[in-house]
Amino acid sequence: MNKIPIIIDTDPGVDDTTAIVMCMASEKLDIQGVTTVGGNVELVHTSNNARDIIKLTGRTDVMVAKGESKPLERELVSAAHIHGEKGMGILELEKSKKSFLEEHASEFIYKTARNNKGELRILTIGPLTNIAMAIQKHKDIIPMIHSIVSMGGAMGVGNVTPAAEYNIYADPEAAKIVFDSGIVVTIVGLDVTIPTIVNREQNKVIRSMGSKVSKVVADLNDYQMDKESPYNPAGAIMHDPLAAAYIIDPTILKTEKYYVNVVCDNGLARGMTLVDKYRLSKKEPNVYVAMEANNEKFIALLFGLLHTYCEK
Ligand SMILES: [Ca+2]
Repeated sequence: MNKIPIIIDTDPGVDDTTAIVMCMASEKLDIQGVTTVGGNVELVHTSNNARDIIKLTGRTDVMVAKGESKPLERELVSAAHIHGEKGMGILELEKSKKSFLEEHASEFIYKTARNNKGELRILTIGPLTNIAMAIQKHKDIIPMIHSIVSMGGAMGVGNVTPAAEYNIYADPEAAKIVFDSGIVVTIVGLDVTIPTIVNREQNKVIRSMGSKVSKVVADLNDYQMDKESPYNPAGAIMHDPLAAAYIIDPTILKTEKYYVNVVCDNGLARGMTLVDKYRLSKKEPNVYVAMEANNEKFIALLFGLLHTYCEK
């Protein structure tokens, strides 16, 4: 089986952690590297966390390239109130001493895209700053990227304002560049992620698996569930893990292609993804939008991947 070459662009981040450990465990993926961006917390923390998460999974071959500390044209609006000051809730992971790649994330993305001759997938689970920067600096990157799966956006709801999802809100200009780039983009938004949860019972099963990884995932889920959630109080919401799951098993989501615009002004709707469901704009559809998730399949995949850490 040919493995799928992939870069994970991330801002860990409580739910990023589960997404990353899922990808690291999947036999289907050939992880070319992890790139970090300032987002949920500052870049210094997201980068250290990414390194520590990779160490937790036992992978020594995957390197981290640091990217942008702030959005293309804006100051960083972090989400430390959700993810904790350093991005991992109240958890302290064992520290990795591995060095970072010297090149900037956007250069690493370009180089890796070139090396993989049209096959590279990018999973983005943070603001889209690094990807937009790679596109802006290297116009010839477009045909080199197979596709992008991006946790972000929503159709008419928000989790940072009533209108906007965090990753798009943080850097709307970057999202617009990526959506209009011509690259095949799928957005996995709040409509499908908010109903995708791990509940208390399921989290007990994860904890009982007994590996270091499953303990961290269970702790982070508990951290999420112990906070009062206005979105889905029934469990820990799997925003980033659902996007990761879709890369591993595309049958988990149903998607439809629409023209998606992004509100880039500073008004009430900043960062809103305008999904032209009824094709009113007459514009060519540019983005695949996740419409429905198979939550049972997701949980089965998550459990299966977490089980692989018990066997090590
Ligand atoms: Ca994230």
